[in-house]
Amino acid sequence: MIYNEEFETLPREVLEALQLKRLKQVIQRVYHTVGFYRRVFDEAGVTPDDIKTLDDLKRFPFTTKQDLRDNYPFGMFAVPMSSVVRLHASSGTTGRSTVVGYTKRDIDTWSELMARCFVAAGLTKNDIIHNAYGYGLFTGGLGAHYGAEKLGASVIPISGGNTKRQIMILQDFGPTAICCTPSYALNLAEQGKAMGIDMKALNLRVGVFGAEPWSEQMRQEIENLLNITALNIFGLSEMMGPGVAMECLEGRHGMHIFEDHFLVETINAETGEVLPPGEEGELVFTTITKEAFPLIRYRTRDLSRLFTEPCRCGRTLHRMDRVMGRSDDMLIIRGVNVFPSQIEAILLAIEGVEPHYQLIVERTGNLDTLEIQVEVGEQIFSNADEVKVLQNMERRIVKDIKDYLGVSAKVKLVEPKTIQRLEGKVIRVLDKRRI
Ligand code: DLL
Repeated sequence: MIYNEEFETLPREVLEALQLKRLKQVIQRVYHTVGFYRRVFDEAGVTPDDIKTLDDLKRFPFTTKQDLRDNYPFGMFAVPMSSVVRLHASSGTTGRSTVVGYTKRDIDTWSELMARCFVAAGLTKNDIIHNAYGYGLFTGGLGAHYGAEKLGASVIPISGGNTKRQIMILQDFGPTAICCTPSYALNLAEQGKAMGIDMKALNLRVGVFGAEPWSEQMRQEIENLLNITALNIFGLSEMMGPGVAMECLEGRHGMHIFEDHFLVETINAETGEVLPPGEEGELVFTTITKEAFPLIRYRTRDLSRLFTEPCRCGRTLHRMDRVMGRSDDMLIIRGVNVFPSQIEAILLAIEGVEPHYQLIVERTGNLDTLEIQVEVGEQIFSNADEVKVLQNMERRIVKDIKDYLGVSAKVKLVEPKTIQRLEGKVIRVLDKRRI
């Protein structure tokens, strides 16, 4: 089944002509409305008139997350705030998070793309969708919600957390589809089982899982435990949110990228060189229809590769492989994106904490856990109230991390020089998760 038969099955040459027309428009628009683009295009010696073919995009500079940070919060917007109807943001300390804006039309486009994803998963208006992506500044909840409504399905806006209640609703409301992170799906399955519930006997037929990396093995495990078909959905706030690419029920090999709205390239993360399809590299996206927050050649840091072979489903849209890793140090902990530098900034704002820390990420059961070991200054250990001071410090770190980043962490304060060093350097991240 295909939601937008016309646009999802365009002959390649027609699609490319449409992409070129849209690309020319967006490049013109950002050049004239966003100071940042005018400056970087001028510096690179390119003008909007240089776009004669799709290939000419290569001559334009990349946009990075740092550029977004430098223009925090609204500096990259291409429309006045009076045209912005929604804001979302990735987690982060002030000044570091990525803020994205949408016009009314952007929300309509996003809803359509999410509706396309649901239809690719075999859903119709007769389905009931249990939406356990978090609602709020995170794009997952509202993105999936609007798509489900656009399709005409019945959506249960359960959001994240409160697992026992979720299980009760899964039993009582009988949803036929579920959306959440793959690790949360496993967690629901196991908790339900522990409560003595036959999770295979629920009404669920399909799951639309994304927002964090997962493997084929995890897919099989989820499918077995919940007796459903598990499909992969990809997206990122900067592009819009969920719904940039989606697996189809027929192919189940790679996610179709909605190329009538996004151009995709893969590049060598070291040199920036554009790679041919099939080769693993960093995904770079350009939005060609977004109004409020267009992005040109945005470096996602996600590593994947592109498939150009036709798909059984009839869509002519190229596909991307599951995300194989990152070309930076971003961690995704319980669906929340976290950079070690953000944790460092929080730690260093606390008196007595040394700039030596280690993040230990594990998956216990099906939930990610984060432990932060932090060295504290010598003077604390000579303080008469040592225990009290340490306890307060620990509490403050846990609270600040939760408040700023939205993740729960366990904090262990340790004496100076106890964290293992490799050639003098503290190993910042130990990611012990086997996904
Ligand atoms: O995670 C949007 C989303 C919500 C996608 C719900 C899918 C479902 P951000 O919080 O900005 O947006 O995080 C984006 O998450 O750059 C990837 O590193 C990672 N990611 C998203 N989907 C997948 C996936 C949302 N299917 C970042 N597989 C991206 C692996 C994923 N990683």
